[in-house]
Amino acid sequence: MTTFSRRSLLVAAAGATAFAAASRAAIAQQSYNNANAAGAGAPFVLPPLPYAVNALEPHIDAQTIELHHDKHHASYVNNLNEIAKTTPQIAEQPMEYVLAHLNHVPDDVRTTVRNNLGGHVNHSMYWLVMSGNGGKPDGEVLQAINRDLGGLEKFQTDFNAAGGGVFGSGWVFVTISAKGTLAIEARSNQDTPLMDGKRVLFGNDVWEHSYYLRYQNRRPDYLKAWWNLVNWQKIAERYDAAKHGTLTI
Ligand code: MN3
Repeated sequence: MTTFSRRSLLVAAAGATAFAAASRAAIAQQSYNNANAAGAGAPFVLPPLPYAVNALEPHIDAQTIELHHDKHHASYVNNLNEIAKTTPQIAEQPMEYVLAHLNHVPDDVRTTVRNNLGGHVNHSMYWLVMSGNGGKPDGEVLQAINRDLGGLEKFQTDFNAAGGGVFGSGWVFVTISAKGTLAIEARSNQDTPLMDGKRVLFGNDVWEHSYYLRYQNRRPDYLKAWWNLVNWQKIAERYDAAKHGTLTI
């Protein structure tokens, strides 16, 4: 690279910093279904875990994370790539768009797309919003929790109750409006608020495969322990992206 072109790039990069900060999360998320477009040809990609499989010990054990990511999440991605061979349009729009417009998906694959694309976006979010380092919410996110969800303690109690109340398999989410307003929503199976055109700030997987090896039938214990893993820094980034209209999945 010449000095001139390097300098041009630096100038361009400086000018684009604000844009880049706002759109980094969106770009990273888009890469989930575009990253290997030039590679093996399969349009849907299993995102790598952002940490080692044992990073969430002792709250979630390494074997659970390995099976959950490498088998369960991978199967949703593999199923989507199978469907995309005959129904390529499911990979031609952003994932959140397809989920919000399932009526555009052909009848014979609609339920399969709903389950597997829901599973793919839900799990892609789930890995990102956890960390072995824990922490506490602060700044705008804490203000929103206090304003919309009755404070951190009440919010965590209500979230755990909503997750504990899911009959069978499902998820508990915090949704975020364009104005930054938060709400708790539970969903069955792999359904997601994205299907209603909403945005998900974060959520927890309450399928038994998320916790059964360590917690057996004690879902409330898993829900309670999970707060030790919540990556509030990532959630602050997602909150900011939602307010800028760049949060995707
Ligand atoms: Mn799961």
